[in-house]
Amino acid sequence: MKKVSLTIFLGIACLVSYSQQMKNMATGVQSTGRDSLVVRYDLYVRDTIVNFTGKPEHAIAVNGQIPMPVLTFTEGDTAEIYVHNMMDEETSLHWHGLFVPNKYDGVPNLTQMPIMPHETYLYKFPVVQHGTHWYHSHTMLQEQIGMYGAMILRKKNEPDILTIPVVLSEWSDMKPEEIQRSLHNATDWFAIKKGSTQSFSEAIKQGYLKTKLTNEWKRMNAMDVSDVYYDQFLINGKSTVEQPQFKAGDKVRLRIANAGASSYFWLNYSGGKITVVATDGNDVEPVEADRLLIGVSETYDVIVTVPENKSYEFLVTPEDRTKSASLWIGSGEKIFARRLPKLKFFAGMKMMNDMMDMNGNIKEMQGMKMQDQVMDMNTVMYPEISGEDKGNRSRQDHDAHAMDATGMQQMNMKEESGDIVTLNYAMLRATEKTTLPDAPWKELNFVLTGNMNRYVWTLDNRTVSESDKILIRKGENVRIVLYNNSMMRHPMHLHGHDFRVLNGQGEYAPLKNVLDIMPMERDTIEFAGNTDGDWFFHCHILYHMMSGMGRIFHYENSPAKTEITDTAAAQRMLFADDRKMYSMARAGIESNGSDGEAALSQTRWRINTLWHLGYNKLHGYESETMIGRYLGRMQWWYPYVGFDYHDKTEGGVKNIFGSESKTWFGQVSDKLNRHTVVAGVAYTLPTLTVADIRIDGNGKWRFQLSREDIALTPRLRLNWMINTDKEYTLGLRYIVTKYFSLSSHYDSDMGLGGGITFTY
Ligand SMILES: [Cu+2]
Repeated sequence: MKKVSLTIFLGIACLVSYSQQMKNMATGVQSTGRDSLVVRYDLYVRDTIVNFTGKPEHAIAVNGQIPMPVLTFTEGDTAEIYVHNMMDEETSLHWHGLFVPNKYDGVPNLTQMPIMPHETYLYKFPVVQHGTHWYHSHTMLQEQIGMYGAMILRKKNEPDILTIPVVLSEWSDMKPEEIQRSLHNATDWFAIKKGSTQSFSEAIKQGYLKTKLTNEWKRMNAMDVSDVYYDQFLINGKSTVEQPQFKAGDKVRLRIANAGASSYFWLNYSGGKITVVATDGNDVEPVEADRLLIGVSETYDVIVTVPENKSYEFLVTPEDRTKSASLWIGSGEKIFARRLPKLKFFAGMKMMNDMMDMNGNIKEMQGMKMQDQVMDMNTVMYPEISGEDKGNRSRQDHDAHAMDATGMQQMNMKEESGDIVTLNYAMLRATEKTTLPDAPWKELNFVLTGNMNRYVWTLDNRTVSESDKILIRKGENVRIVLYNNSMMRHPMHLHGHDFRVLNGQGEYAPLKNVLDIMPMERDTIEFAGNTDGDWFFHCHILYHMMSGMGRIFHYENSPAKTEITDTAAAQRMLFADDRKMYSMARAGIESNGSDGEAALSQTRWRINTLWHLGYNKLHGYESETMIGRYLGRMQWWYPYVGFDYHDKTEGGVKNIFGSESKTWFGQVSDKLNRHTVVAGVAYTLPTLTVADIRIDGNGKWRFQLSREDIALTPRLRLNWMINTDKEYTLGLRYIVTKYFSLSSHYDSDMGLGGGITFTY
């Protein structure tokens, strides 16, 4: 073995190195069939300022670039990757899809201690496979702001074809911690930005009022295909990339990695068919398609042809179709790829209504085998497949009703036999047999579960910190059956192993390390337990993973080979991710007084305080502080205890029910200067109305019904409350920005008022 150093030094040189690498890759300059080497990279991780939208924002760059440098090795090499953490916060790097010794897998507090600020850490491992892979930070939310890059493992005799590494990602000017907090507070700001609010006015306009009402009756919030609004979508760090050096007749291999934190991408090309030749680093029999959807963290190798001396667009569209990014191949006249029309959200809502029973479970559809990604349930939302919706109500209704078995099959047939061929997993066939060795089997079952209203994502309704490690034995085969009982796709990723996806290809089942599993789909994967240590199995949507959607697989009796000495402390750090508390606040300042709420909440617990403040003594002051726990998978039950404080120096005001001194049950109200403990339980009823019954320290009962944030129009929200203390409110809020609304409400205590509401 020879030793070479590919050290990339700091400075201007590293800024240009990425484009240099791109050019080298693109012109096929790399040697083939060479001896095995020790290949060294030095990665300097630094805070940086980027400007994708005209506004400078904080990001993280490695060797001065986003994405991180393309790391290239040849099968048989030894990788030596020195990570120099130049930041004031910890970091880590995970080699996605690589079979590495467990201690170098890069999951902080599981396989290694975090790389502390201003420390250097060496990852050293033999390269025992080939294919297109990628690497990213596994620390906090660093992956969202730049810590991702391509990792290309060449075959010993790699065919000499023109190649472009294509790293897909997304950018938001909002800090990732704020994205995460917003998701956990179920604010619909992202839906407003994306135009996917699915409000009542839109439902009525499009003839879907019944669908909207049914949706709320089933206690669902508006569904979308993705959670986060992004400002930009990026190909190798830019929204437009030009590769003009290609000529008519060239075949170009795109090594595509979806390094987006939470976006799936549609890929289509204006120069003809896309030939898929590998996925997740594993070769498949070449298969042609017009387009494919690449899941978060998946990789695909595809070959496209340049038909004439023109510039052909390889179009990258996020699944929510809000924007796009373009890679132009060749030079000359620009040939545009087919744009994807806006999603038909109400058709999707109708589909979800039909799929969901009253308990938040997905119904098994009669006569349908939902397996192996053959049918894309979201197809009902694609105008290009199911027909344009403009001015064609009957057609739209027909599509919305296409959820019975035959309808779905027809749709699927149409998708496969029609003019648009969309790649699905059943079309992937390994180039060699992938059968597992003869060994004892272990079978595991997981239900993918979620609660969109509170952004809780789990397996079997348990987070990572709420579950034990899954024990497996070296030498056994593991079969995992996954059932998606949530309303979103989840790209499930297994560290350190490839698994077979049982897709009807028998002995030639394709090998992958990420499985995209659609709502109501059941998939089976299997792998040989051939290593040791701890391996993470998790949803690769960053914000789902951080909320606890995963498990740790632990090889029994495998000796600890990591450098973690205090395993209990490390585990607490690891579990802290999904135990995190999120803060929220809402404060109205209106002409008649101030109402507000502040809360801290996590997966199961919530502490909140509410206040109600009049501007004159007549109206007094009231506050309640409560702690409660959400019960059950859907979290519709919420028992709580707390403290209620009322202060009114003079008598209350009359309300439409008459005197202020008696409740409906004839009890004497003690609203004046009341200090009392309360205990109660809230329950979310069909229609998303919250029923709340409580008793206070004086033995007085109160029953209350309320509903917040009814979306009347994309930005107008209605809320109401009524209770047996004869209190009631009715309010409207017009959302101007994420943090600021105009509001008005009528309140039985304080009367009519108008003003502003801050939301945090
Ligand atoms: Cu997920």
